[in-house]
Amino acid sequence: MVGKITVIGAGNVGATCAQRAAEKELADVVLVDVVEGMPQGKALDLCEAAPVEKHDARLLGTNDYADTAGSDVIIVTAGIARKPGMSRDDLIKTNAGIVKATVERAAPLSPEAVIIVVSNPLDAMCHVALKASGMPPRQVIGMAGVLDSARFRYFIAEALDVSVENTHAFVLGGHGDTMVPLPRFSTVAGIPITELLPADKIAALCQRTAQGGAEIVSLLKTGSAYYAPASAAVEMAEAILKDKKKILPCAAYLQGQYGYNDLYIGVPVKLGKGGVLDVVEIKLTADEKAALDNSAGAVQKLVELLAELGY
Ligand code: A3D
Repeated sequence: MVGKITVIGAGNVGATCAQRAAEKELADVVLVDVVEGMPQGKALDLCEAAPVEKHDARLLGTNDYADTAGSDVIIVTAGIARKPGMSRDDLIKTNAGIVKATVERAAPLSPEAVIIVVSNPLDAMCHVALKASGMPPRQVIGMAGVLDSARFRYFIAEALDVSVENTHAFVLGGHGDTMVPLPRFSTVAGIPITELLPADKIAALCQRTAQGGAEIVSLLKTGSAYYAPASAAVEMAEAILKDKKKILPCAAYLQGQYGYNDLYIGVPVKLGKGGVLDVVEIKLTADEKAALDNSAGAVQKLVELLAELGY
């Protein structure tokens, strides 16, 4: 294949990212993990599925970062996932150390790569990855909005009994309970859902979206969601590898946009070769901006906690 994707962390999200990327023939895939044998085993298993799935992407499992050199995209999924009763923020101490260590090893070997952070708490881990990578902010982004919007889209499609393909949605803000689904910009075949569903129903869908991760955690009991998160990360990787200039909600480092400075938060981004080509600024109502401010405040608190922890 032309192109190379490294996935750091060969657990549930990482292995599923590798599978989806290979099956779409997006690039060759290198799967790295700290556990010996496990990424090798999963990569070999995926290679053995290739003749049946009809793809020619090569997959390599490894514990050696040298194998990741020259990657175009690095997806960081290393870390622990939450269990019932835990918030994403409870993961910060453990995952900050893991994200820092892995990015410090991978980034110098792939200076042109775009890093897509998946490890939680997402927005805070983007800050850690940015610092650890030494890369410009446009090359370090976080996956959250595509997933949160996909969840919102699924719930809209289910509520209206229409194809998911007809739906479009935007969820902005930090990836936590304060995320901001935007019904005004969420549509079915171009029609805002505010014209199709009563306000109380929309409020319920927004609430379910914000709690979407917790809903899956409470059902799985042993970990968190991974099929949809992997789909979302791979959609971002595809936009970058193919230079699609696709507008997707991503955690991006804001420097003045939406009134925030030096803060990662979910906003619509034009994604293509090299990462963030542009941050798309949409005019928000006073209520929407207040909700985004609240979400940005929650991210800012975690950034301050990171500083206290020495990151
Ligand atoms: P899991 O299946 O436990 O996989 C994590 C993997 O990371 C394991 O295989 C570990 O061995 C590996 N790992 C740990 N430390 C290191 C290290 N130092 N170097 C390399 N690999 C290491 O978890 P998961 O795949 O379900 O979730 C991974 C992360 O993604 C967690 O932090 C989740 O909270 C997060 N996540 C985020 C979203 C978002 O929407 C942002 C969604 C789903 C999961």
